[in-house]
Amino acid sequence: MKLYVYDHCPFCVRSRMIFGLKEVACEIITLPNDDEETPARLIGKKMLPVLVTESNEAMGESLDIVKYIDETYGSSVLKMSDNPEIETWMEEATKLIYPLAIPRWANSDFEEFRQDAARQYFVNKKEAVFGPFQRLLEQTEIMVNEMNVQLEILEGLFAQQERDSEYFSLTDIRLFPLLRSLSIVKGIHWPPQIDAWRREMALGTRVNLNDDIAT
Ligand SMILES: N[C@@H](CCC(=O)N[C@@H](CS)C(=O)NCC(=O)O)C(=O)O
Repeated sequence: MKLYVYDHCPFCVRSRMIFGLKEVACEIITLPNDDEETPARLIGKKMLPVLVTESNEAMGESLDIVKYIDETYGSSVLKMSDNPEIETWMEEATKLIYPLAIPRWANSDFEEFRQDAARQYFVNKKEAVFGPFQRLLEQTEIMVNEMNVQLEILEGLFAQQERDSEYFSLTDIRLFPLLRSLSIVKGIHWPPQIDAWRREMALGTRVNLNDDIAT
């Protein structure tokens, strides 16, 4: 199997997670961000992740890939129920996480940005939506402070939640990539339970955190 991804992409992280959690072998291929041809050929649009299955079928949509791998290989690990409070938390938190992470991704040495043209493609596309990166970077302090408040709220939701070391929910599959996205931002105060969980998940899923390149 082949999984086409961008390293920065939280949707791609969702798909990468299930291979790590289930220890299913897969070749991970990072495409240049400006490669429009490969995803268009596979799924008819410029969007990753894309999985090419053992029967050579191309599948888009991160959660479809997660469910397919969970159902097809070994016994299911997605047995826990979604957490509606954390789902609601994520809807709000993404409004801060993306403006914080995107300009930092653009400056990173992630493989999809190795060529200048690929990096510029990303900058052009995201600045058209989020505004100039310089302006986003100037708002770092205020956004980090707000994010740290949000993380304390998440810590409270974590404390109430039943957890199982073997089984996961789709909420977990959606949450870890967001926390991983946030890990590229310096000055984040990780509350203890969330910090332990994201580290444990990084090991279990074999998806690295970005603390070491945080700016
Ligand atoms: N609903 C899709 C969303 C995937 C998505 O938005 N992928 C982004 C990367 S994070 C993408 O490929 N955007 C097009 C681009 O980057 O040019 C999924 O869950 O797979």
